[in-house]
Amino acid sequence: MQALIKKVKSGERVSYDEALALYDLDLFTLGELASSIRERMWQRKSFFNINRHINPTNICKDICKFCAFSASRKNPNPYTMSHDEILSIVEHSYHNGAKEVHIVSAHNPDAGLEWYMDIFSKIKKAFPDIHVKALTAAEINFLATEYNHSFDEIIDMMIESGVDSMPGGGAEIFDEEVRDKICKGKVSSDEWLEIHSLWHKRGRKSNATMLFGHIEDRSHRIDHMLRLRDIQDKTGGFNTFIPLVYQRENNFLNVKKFLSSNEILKTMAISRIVLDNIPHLKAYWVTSTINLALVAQEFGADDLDGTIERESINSAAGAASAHGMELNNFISLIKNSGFIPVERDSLYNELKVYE
Ligand code: V47
Repeated sequence: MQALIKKVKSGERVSYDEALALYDLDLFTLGELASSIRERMWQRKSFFNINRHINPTNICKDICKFCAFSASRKNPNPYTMSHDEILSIVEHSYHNGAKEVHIVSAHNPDAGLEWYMDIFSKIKKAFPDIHVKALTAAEINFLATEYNHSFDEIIDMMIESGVDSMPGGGAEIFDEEVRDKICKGKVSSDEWLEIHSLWHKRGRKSNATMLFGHIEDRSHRIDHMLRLRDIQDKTGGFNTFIPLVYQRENNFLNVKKFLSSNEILKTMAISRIVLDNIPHLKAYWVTSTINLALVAQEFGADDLDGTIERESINSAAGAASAHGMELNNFISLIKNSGFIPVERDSLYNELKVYE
């Protein structure tokens, strides 16, 4: 173990076996290792943005067992927003200071390709300086399959309609066996990675998530991180890695045991060590709770997402994000935990440092 610690301290890249062995270290040693990487990269800065999440439809042709958002037996409330409704949400958020809209929908076969794309062009026309982060690789795969287009063609349409960057959703866990058990039929791991690579080829940025704490084990998490690290070596297009802690309510995946905070923080710290080529690690307070997200700053995380305002996917499964976080409260929480809040734009340009 001493040799592995020395290797991490020297900044050398760890292998699959070494990454897995990191879980055997105690939490505080891991925290120290991850923190020194974080401090080397970002010192005591903690990034956030003022954003608004919008989930325009919950009607979905796919059935992911972990999902409590899509309209189903357990959530019989189908909805599809009109473009006017979406625009009035954006207008309200824009006037409250939002610089980004994060738009993720279910895979609705009745909405039509234009309904998906026109959302973005209408937002851009009305609010040209708002950053549109939209369409997960799972949505892109759905639109390509449903409307008989290549991934490249869908990406052309996204760029034409004003999408600026892609969110990291839909990655779940790349291991094919686990993936088959939790979201069979959805975008495959290879397709997810291919779509992000194609997006990066256009000079665009995206994020990458990992859903953990369900039926996967530690080896699946390391495999997931390494598949991302490989792509990132080739494209350099991922800005942020976002480990999403699985929420158990109102879905069809029967997971009895919730992850311990120890395991969540270890996974955060290990991802900071393994993903040496992805600049940011996001502690998404929505799924980790704000308390653990603040602690995660000491375990490698340098980004706390944003104020969000409202969110439907994770809150449907039990996360406390149906309402967002008040800006001043968010800033004081970061400050009081010993870090420097830095408001950023969607591409990590610093907008305001709250010393
Ligand atoms: O892809 C669904 C996940 C994701 C559950 O890119 C669940 O900046 C936990 O991708 N428990 C959507 N998670 C959210 C997402 C995201 C969030 C914040 C920032 C960014 C970004 C992306 O939520 C889905 C899925 O992996 N999810 N159900 C659940 N029960």
